[in-house]
Amino acid sequence: MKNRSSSILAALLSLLPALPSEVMAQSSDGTDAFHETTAEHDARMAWWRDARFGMFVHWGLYSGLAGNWDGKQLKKGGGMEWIQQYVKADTDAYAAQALPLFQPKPGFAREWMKLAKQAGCRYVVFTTKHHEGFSLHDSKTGDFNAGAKLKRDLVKEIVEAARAEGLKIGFYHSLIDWHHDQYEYAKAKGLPHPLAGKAYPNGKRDHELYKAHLHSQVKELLAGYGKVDILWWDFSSQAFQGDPAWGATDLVNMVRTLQPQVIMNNRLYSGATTQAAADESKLFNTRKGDFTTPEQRIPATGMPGVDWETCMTLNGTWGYSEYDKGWKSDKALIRNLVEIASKGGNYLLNIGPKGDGSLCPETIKAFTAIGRWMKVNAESIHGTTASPFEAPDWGRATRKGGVIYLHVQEWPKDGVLTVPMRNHAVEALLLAEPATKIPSSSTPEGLKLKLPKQAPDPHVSVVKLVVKGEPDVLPVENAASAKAP
Ligand code: H79
Repeated sequence: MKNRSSSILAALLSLLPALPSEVMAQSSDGTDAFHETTAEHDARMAWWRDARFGMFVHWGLYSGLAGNWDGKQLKKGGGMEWIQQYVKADTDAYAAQALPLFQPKPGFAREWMKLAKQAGCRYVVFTTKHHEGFSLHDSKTGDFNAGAKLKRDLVKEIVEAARAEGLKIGFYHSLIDWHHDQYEYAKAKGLPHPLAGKAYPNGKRDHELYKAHLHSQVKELLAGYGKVDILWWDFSSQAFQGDPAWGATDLVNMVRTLQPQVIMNNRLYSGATTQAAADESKLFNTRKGDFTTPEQRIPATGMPGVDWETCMTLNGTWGYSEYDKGWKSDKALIRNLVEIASKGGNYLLNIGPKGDGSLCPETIKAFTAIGRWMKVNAESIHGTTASPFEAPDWGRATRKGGVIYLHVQEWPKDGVLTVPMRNHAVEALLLAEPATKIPSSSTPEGLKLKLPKQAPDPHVSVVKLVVKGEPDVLPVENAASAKAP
């Protein structure tokens, strides 16, 4: 009997498709890095889900070039952290121009972190290494890093400045590397490289040696700077990802061993980044990361059950350019933050400091404007979840249990705001004028609020609405795209 049942079992098992190892995230020593219960996962994600707003920092050798090559403007637009790729320079030609222009002034990071803090950011994610391959820490792995070239540990300086402001710390780390002499770019289909299509300058390459370099630097970063809250990988293609490209499973296991609470994005594997997919939430696989990262775009709807973060530039470039003047307005930035929170996502908003670490006036102005708004309205962002109803034409909403925050963008001309809910209001007030109570009445078309004549804020005015019971939501006619489950 025993024999028979075990052979039946073996026969059945042989019918199952083999699971790709990157899906299982079983490392070569057999441990499973993703082994945690839902409760453990939720506990690990809790601060990140509450945060809703973070600052991204792109800063590296490209920052000193500032959009110039051979001392001249390369182009007006974005992507200046990709300048080496645009001019197709090998790493020596690139470093020869860029290194002399990268001269961090003392204490440079304090200004970034103060700006983030006053804006209401809860965390900061900065480039420990971008695609150019230059690491900002004092690395013992190779000599293309701030320790070897500048006798500085810029990661340490940045981390200390962030901690001084009580911000959580995220390390962006590029998987792509345009410096390393064993990075087999001929295999890295779908990923950029300045020498793509050309023979390796050094003859043969062994990508396993690049992977060892990557793992070694990540180990230095995660072992040497205290608690790291986020690891933000960048990036993979369909053709080049996971274990073959980066040794992803072993990398993740090493990371989780060193930093058990760290939160990682899913770019060790390919996924929907700049382009939306038909149903992004279906693509999300928690075995490939904790959150997904729409880049330069806000998903059309929320993604119930999926943690996501939109990363975005203030103008069109991640790395500083003195020519990109396409700055988003204060209104657009504040409305983006609101839109994202109303869909249950996080907003990671980028700054591109100059080569000396200083910030341009437009960057300071933008984050200061957000700070002014957050000073009054932060409670409608931090710790909230997605809107209980589809977006009405007047604005957006978020929720914190029985409190609904109404983000009014189009102030009603007749002074009456219709909230698409059947609930009765316990209390309604403007966050900008909490002493003034707002009268309300329940009608078949929804809850009507009688607002004062003037909107208190030119961009988004927030009504705090306390309701009785679970939201009893009415369908919204001509709902805008924002939607919560
Ligand atoms: O680090 C930032 C980008 O450099 C990087 N990810 C963010 C966080 C990124 N790598 N690839 N992509 C983004 C997708 C490709 C975007 C492109 Fe472009 C648009 C390639 C060319 C136009 C962005 C803008 C990169 C260069 C110019």
